[in-house]
Amino acid sequence: MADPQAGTAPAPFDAIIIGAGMSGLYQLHRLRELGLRVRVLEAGTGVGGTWYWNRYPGARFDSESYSYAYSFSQELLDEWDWSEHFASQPETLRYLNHVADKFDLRRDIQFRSRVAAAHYQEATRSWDVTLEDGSRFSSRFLITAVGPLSAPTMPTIPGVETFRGQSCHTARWPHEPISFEGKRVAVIGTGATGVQTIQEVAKTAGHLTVFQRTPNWCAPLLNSKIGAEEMVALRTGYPEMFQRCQETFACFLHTPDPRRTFDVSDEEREAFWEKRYAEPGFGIWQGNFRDVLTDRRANAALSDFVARKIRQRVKDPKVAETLIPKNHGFGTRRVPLETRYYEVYNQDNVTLVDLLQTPIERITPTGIKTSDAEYEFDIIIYATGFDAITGSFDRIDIRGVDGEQLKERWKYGPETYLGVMVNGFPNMMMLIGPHMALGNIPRSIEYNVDWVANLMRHARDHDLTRLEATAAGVTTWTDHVKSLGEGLLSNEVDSWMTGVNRNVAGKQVRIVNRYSGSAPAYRAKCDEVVAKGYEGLVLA
Ligand code: NA7
Repeated sequence: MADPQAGTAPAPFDAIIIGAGMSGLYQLHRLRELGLRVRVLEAGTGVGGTWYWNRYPGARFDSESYSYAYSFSQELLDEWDWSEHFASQPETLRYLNHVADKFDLRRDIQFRSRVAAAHYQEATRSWDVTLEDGSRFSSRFLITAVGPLSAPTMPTIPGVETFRGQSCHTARWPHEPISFEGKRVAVIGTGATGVQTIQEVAKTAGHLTVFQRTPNWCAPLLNSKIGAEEMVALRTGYPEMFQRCQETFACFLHTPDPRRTFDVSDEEREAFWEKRYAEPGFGIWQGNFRDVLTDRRANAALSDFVARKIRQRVKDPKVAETLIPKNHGFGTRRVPLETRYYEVYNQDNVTLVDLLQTPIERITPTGIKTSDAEYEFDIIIYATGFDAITGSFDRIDIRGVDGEQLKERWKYGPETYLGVMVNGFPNMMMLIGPHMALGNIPRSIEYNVDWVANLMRHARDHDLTRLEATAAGVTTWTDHVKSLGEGLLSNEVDSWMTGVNRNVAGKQVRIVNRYSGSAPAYRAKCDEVVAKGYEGLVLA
């Protein structure tokens, strides 16, 4: 029977935000400006999300530091100096702590609070949120700021728990540094994280053994320090720089060249790629000819160019071949940016094990056993990635109207409206959830958070207590996102970007979980929804 009080009983909080990473912190700030009662529930002991958890050696930005930073506060922009073009994790974490202090955010953040469940209550039009320790909260709105890459996955290799040495997943790195001096170290995994870890650990390890399953196409980061004068110049250019990020395809400083690969002569093409390869950052991936990620012949030519670079840099031809991907072309998976990564394999203290030839059979108490050898280690590092995009949602028991479980709804892939809402889950808003434009993530975060804050303001001003996406809106948006993915070579490859994680049951099949249109097009669509009075939402 319908509750006659439906929607009228005030919930203790106006909004609960799950997560105090970059999106949660900014959302808290914006909602407090609206005068709302907000509580952030954060599993860690500090702020920073990705930059709190990923303390592994060598962790750093692959986006230019200043293009990654928040842009919403002039004061913050004026007072913060970046020391490197691609800042390291400790610096980024310091920055986010500075933000939390500056805007006095901590008083509304509850740490050591991992959310286990969130159930929608129709009678009160609110969410009941339960922590792992059993404590409960109630809130009108639930905002997930859980991060697209925050649910780490350990490999499902037998014997993992039997290893007697030190072992750690990169996203669960201890707060105290680990010394590799003279140690026998293993790294499993060669994604963006593995690459950053390997090139750092190789500097001091007694011996480093890298266990590679699928090689990835890496490109030079070419990081450098930012001097005082350069910082002044960068700061002067902030307005144009942020404006540029608003205009590029994926909010990076780099954006596709309007020409197609074979529009230019062989010499011109080679010179263009040489230039991109010699430039810092994602230029070779995000600023390449516009067809390299859609046209097979163009992609093959680019892959051939990068393969030649790898062969030049790695002395042992056999090792070089092992490092060259054969099952996917350049840029169709996330391109790890590296600093002398390939040269690591020229060092005497580094060995590469090709798991495609000799798979791991088990982790033993003393090391790792492959099909043809047994290795002994002091330390095993698992750089084995994340249950991406939907994984952090799956780990919370989220239930909407009539107890429908979000995980069950998304069993065959996410369904969303604008990547922000889901029908049947009223008053729940997602930040950087599935079907969102990722790219240079903080740029997307700021838009996403502002959009949600404006919706909250609208709800407050019009006494709205129930906001829900329509089923038709969700179907249309989900179909649109799927159609944008058609023809993209990256959607033909297993990776976290296509939702495949062989360590997670039920995640072996590729899905479309990302919005792959341009960021400006995404924002235009969301702006249009607002202009049409929140078209696709039922506001009550
Ligand atoms: P990724 O890119 O998903 O990489 C995980 C790596 O771990 C990848 O090389 C995997 O090989 C490897 N892996 C996973 N499970 C196993 C097992 N069981 N055996 C051997 N190797 C395994 O995660 P990252 O953390 O590097 O990066 C994720 C994103 O975070 C990154 O793109 C940035 O945007 C930030 P596979 O390719 O599956 O064969």
